[in-house]
Formats: sequence, C-alpha cells, structure tokens
Amino acid sequence: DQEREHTRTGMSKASLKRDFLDNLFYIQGRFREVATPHDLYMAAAYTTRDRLLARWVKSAQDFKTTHARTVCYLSAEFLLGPHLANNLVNLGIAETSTEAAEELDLDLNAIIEEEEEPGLGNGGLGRLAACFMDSLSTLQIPSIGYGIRYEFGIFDQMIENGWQVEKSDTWLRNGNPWEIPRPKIRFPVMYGGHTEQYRDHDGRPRTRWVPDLVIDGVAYDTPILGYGVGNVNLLRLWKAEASESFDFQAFNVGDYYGAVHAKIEAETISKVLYPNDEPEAGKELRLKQQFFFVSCSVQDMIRLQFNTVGPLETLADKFVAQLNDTHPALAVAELMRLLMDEHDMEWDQAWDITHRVFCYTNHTLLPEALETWSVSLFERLLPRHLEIVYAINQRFLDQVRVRFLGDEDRVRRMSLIAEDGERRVRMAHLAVVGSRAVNGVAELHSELVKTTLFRDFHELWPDRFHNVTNGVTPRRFMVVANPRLTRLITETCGSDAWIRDLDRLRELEAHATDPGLHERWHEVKIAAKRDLSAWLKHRTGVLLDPEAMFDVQAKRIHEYKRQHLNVLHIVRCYQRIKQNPNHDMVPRAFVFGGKAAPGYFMAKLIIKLINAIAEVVNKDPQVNGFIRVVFMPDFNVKNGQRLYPAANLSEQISLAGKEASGTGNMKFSMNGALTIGTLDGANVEIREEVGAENFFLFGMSAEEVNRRQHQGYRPWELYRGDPELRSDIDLINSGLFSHGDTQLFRPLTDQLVNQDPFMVLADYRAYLTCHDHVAEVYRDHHRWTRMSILNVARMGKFSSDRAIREYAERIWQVEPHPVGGG
Ligand code: 26Y
Repeated sequence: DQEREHTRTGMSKASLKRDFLDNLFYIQGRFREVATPHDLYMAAAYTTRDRLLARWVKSAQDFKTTHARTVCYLSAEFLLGPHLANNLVNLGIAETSTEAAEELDLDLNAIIEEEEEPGLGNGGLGRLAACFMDSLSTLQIPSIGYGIRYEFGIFDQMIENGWQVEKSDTWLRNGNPWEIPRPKIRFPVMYGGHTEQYRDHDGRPRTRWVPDLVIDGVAYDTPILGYGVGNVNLLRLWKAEASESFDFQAFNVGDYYGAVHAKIEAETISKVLYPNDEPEAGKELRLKQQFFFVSCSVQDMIRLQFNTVGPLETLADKFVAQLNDTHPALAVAELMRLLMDEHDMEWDQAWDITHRVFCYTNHTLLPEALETWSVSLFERLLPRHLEIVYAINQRFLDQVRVRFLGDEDRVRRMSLIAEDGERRVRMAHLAVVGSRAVNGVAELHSELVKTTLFRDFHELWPDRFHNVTNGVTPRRFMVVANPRLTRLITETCGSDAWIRDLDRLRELEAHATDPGLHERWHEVKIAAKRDLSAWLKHRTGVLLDPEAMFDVQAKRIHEYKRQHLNVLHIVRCYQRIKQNPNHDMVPRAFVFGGKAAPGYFMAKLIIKLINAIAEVVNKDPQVNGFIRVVFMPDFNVKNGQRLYPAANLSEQISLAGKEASGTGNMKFSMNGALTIGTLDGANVEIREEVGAENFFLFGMSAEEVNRRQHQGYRPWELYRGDPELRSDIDLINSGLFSHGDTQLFRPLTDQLVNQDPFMVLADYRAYLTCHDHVAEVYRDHHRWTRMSILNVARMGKFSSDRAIREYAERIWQVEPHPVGGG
C-alpha cells in the first residue's frame, strides 16, 4: 500500500522518510552522515512543501473553474512566524513526522528550531494578518494575501549592557524554501512625472499619467494550507526590481552604470520593513512602498478578473479587498486610476465598483499613529492619484454640504485634505470614503471609532460601521506552541475537534474541579516553565524557579502599554522585602519581552530600566528568593511560542481606551494564564467570556480616563500625596539601579511626575491592590488551577476562525469553498 503512494505526496511514515532522504540528496546534495542541521531543516521543509503544492494546484484549479468569489487581504505586514511545525500540524502529520525522524535517528524539534522566521511585521497588526490567513484557509474561503516581500524584516533585538541594540534581520540569507518566485507575474509601478489631458478616439476627455520612474513588482508566492482541509490559499508578496524597459533605455544611451544604479535604487523599495512609531525619517520611501504593493496587487486582481470571469464590470462580484489599516488605502485611488485611465471607464461606474470592492479595518485611535501624507510629497510621487483624491473629495464634500446645510466646520473636519498648517492627505478619511464597510477590532474600540475618531462619518453613514473582534489561531498558539496542553485537552474532551471549533473547549468546564485534571494541568504548566527557564538561563544567564509565579508582559514596548506601571510594582515588591526581611510573599518571576522602535527614546529607556532593576534584584540574596526579573531578548513569534505556555499571569495593563484590541491577551489566556488587566480593547470581552471572577480587573474605565483628563490631570499631586509611590519613583532616581547615576532615568520619571500622558500614576494604587489579590489567589493552588482551566474553557470566541466567519458573513459575503483531498 505504502509502495503505491505517490512520491512527494505520500503521508505515511515510510513515504516521509524516503522523500526526506531524497530531498536531502537531490536538493541539498547531502546524505545523512554529512548533513548540517540546516541541510536537515531544508530537506524537511521541502518534504513538507511538496505536500502543500499538491493541494495548492488542486485549489487553484478549483477556484479558477468555479469563479469562486475571493477575498484579497491587503496588508503591509504579514508576521508569519516559522512555517515548518505549523504546516506539519495543518497537514496532520506532526506525529508521523516525529516518528519518521526518530527512525532516522533525528530530533524533529531540533530541526524545527533551525528555521529562521520571516518577521515581515511589527507586532499585532502583522500577526493578525497571519492568523487571518490561517483561518481563511481553514474555513476554506478562497483568498489571496497581498503584501511586500521585505528583504529585511523587523530587526533582531539584542540586549547589550541593558540597552536594546538592533541587528538587521537576515531571514533570506540561507534561502527560503516556502516561497515560489513567479518571475512572469510582474507589473510595472509608476512614480513621479506629470499628467496630460487628451481626447480618446471617441473624442472623450481622458487623462494620461507620464511618470518619470517605472519599477517592476515581481510576485513571490507562499502557500498557506488550512488545518485538516485540502484548501491552500496564496500569500503573494511583491519584490521590487528595476523595470527591464527602463534599464534598456539607459543602456541604449550608453549609460551602463547609470542603469545599474537605477536597478539598485529600484530594489530599495522592498528592502526593509519600517518599524512603527518611527518619527518622520524615511517617510518618502514608505509612501513608495505602500503604493508599490498596492499597485501590483490591484493590477493582479484585474489580471485575474480577465483570466477568469471576464469583464471588469463584475470585478466587485469576484473580489472583495480588505484594507489592513490605512497602509494600503492608496488602493482606492489606484483602482480608480486603472479603471478610468487604462480601461476607459467613466467616473461613476469606476467609483461604484471601487466602493464595492474595498472594506477597511481601523487598528488605532491614537492621533499620532494616524497616517497623513503631505500634499507636496504626494503630488511629487503620485500626481495622478492626487487629482483623483481631489475629485473624490469634491464629490464627497458636496454630499456632506447637501446633508448638513451650512455646516462648513463639518466639511473642514471631514475633508480628505487637512488644511490646518501644511496641507496633508488624511489616509483614514480616504479609506472610510472609499470603502463599503469600516470596522474596529474589539467592541470597545469599535464604539470609540464611531463616537470619537469617525464620529462625523458615522453620522453620515451609520450602516457602514461594524465591529469584528480580533482572534488568534489556536493551531499556532495552542497546538504548535503547547503540545502538552493540546494532548491534555484532547484527552480530557475525548476528541481534538476543539482545534477547528474552539467553542468546544467548553467541554473542559465539566472537569474544572476534577483533582486528577488539576494535577495534570499543573504538571503541564510546570513543564512549560521549566522549558522557558532553561532557554532564558541559556540566553540571559538568569535562572528562574519554575515554582515561582511567572508574571509576564510581552508586547511591543510603548508608553500607552505601560510597561513602566509593571516596573513600579516590581520596585514596590523590592522595597517591601528590603524593609521587612521577614516579609512573606508568593515568589514571582517577572518576565518581559518586546521590541522598541529604534527611534523611540522613552521605550528604549524603559528596556534599560527593566534590565537595570533585574541586575540589582537578581543578585541580591535578600530578595532573589522572592522576586527575579528577566528581559527575554528578541521577542518574536518563535519566542512568543516559548512564552505563552509558561505564563501564570498575563499583564494587559494599557490605559483604557488606548489598546485597540490586543491579541497577546488572547494567546496567554488560551494557554492557561490568568489576566491582570484594565477595561481596554479585547480585555473587556475576555473578562465577559471567562467571567469577572476569573479575571483580575483594575484601573479606570475609558470614560473615567476621559473625565479625569477633562477635569485636568495633575500627576505631581499623586506623587506628593502617596508616600509609597513617591519612594518607588525616588528609588529609581537614587542611582541604586544605575551605578550611582541619578540622571539616567530622569526623562522617564520626570515625564511620569509632570505629564504622565498615559496616567500611570492614576492607576498605580489600584494596580498594586489588584496584585496583592492575585498573590492571595495564587496561594490557593486549586482555586488558581480551576480559574486557569475555566479561562481556557471559555476562550472559544477568540479564535481567528470566529473572526473570519464574521468577516465572511457580515462584511465580505463570501462562502466556504471546499477543495477535496484534505
Ligand atoms: C505607519 C506604520 C509604520 C505602522 C506600521 C505598523 C503603523 C502601525 C503599525 C502597527 C500597528 C499595530 O500593530 N496595531 C495593533 O493592531 C492589533 C491588531 O488589530 C491590535 O490588537 C492592537 O491593539 C493594535 O495596537
């Protein structure tokens, strides 16, 4: 029977072994005895990829012949994480592969460890796009993810002398076995120049864009397989190359080196991912990047339309395109341009199609994070698109004027162009006007979107606004990251159906007080803590006691996320122990992880502060039996997978109203951590789901925050009025953590005492009180374990499958399209 299985696609142990050795030989040119760990990884990756390709071809044929309605997910970031383990799980051959490896005297986990992850995103937004790709395939929805194939993804973080040091990412250095280059799928992308009016053969006025730069975008495809299904969707990332025609021109006039230079210039467009929270620098290249991938993607959609359905008139029936934040919002203007200038369509029809194709997801309310581009830069790079934006704006504002007679202030507020100071294009307004649906990413966030950020738009078009609460994929963040917990849940529920239907975790509730389960649950957690401790010891030298409470905050470093509030709690614990050596407390390991944007000084200072405190605390025998502090370097998807299973307590402590959703909060909770958190983002819904009694809530609500800020917030009064708070801040400035330097942390502490824009001091007392309660509950092992089980049992809502189902039904109107052979 095994003999009859096709080479490269068989799923039996024997086939996997044979094909692995084949690939090792024919792709890597190695045999077992001389293979390096990287050779072994490549052979395993190709063996896995072969199995994906068989399913991919089938999916592509199927979608083409049936003209299946397709979702295009446009995102400047896809933070995929390592592929190998995830693909083995989705293929259903994780266990067989482990056994196959054993029989070859190999350790599959060691092979999996070899993979360098594609870090093509900053954090939440990029990872959400990756989770959505997994769920789209699992739910069998035909889709294409469109983005940029950055040569350098998010930087690698190293910690030197307590400071973050950025090292450039080199994920492509050893080759990428998961992608397939498509040199023939290539589109020209134009920049600069000017526009001209002319009359077409029917005498109608037309516009032509005469650019001064043309660059090619070349497709690189990565297959995305669903869990337990035959559906494979496409992640199509664009790489910038010099356009051949452009090169040739330069060559003709004898400027060979000029042509080479142009080639290098062109290729910078997809060179590097921009970190978020970066100030102005390098802005122009980012606008170029955004237009680059958007233009290629929209041209590709039109090509596919011609290849399948036919006429452009029905483009909006074949495709829906989701804009992941405003980064791809230029797609609205680009589709208009292509329909009118290249395909001779009139404005009204082009607008009708465009407006039915696009939908937009907002991910932030923070004013400093809303994208705008100066009109002068926009005009210089995209003169035709500026004309189109103006034309959209004129028609739109006329509509506003008719609806709200005489309200010119409203017209000014809603305009696509901000006119106060330097004129700027408001990308969020372009996205709202150009889309048929707009959504926020958690209930609270979506309410605030309607009542604050887009209040005027909501008044004009109430039906356009939706909520789709974020979710994460349980395949990667449970099954791949936490195989022990996966086994325990599957045994307890008597089936692994929960992996595709996360609501079925509820079956755990019936066992929430079972002492047998409690013991095994505890064992699973301790084992994960041991694994993490070993890794951290190796990487940082800090040894954590697996019996201690692992109190973890892992996410990008940002003031609004308030890592410094966590720090103040650590300082308080430290002082309590120092002041009372007989002080009894639950031993805690404070674990941090997260990158700071390279240009974000305050965030980098927070990292330094954490490491400075760690240094003092960890070597002081008077306290290190109670508290230890460690900063996990280079928090990324791979390291996240080590962290989530090991956490007892998840810190979700942003100032209410600032975190749009958060998704780390879900990943921790799914792995049995309890949450200490504010009423912010998806925390609100997590608390609703798991029950208030299983969630540690503290701090002001978004409304209270608003009220306090309107009343006038004076943090220095809190500093002066609370002796413990004062002594914690003073201790940071005493030089104790900085070898006597009393100025090092001043920028941070001065900011807290004088401005405190994220109201750390206002929530300080409530946070400490809540932490005391956490410790009290932790002492009661059975109570804690029961709460942990109930957290996992009630996390069904936070599967990205649920989120994608909501998008599919309420926003996209797309249907599942099963491909056989799963
Ligand atoms: C402008 C550009 C440099 C830029 C790039 C990335 C700006 C922002 C970002 C990333 C934003 C981001 O990750 N936002 C997060 O999106 C998550 C998914 O919806 C939310 O859970 C999270 O609250 C939000 O901060």
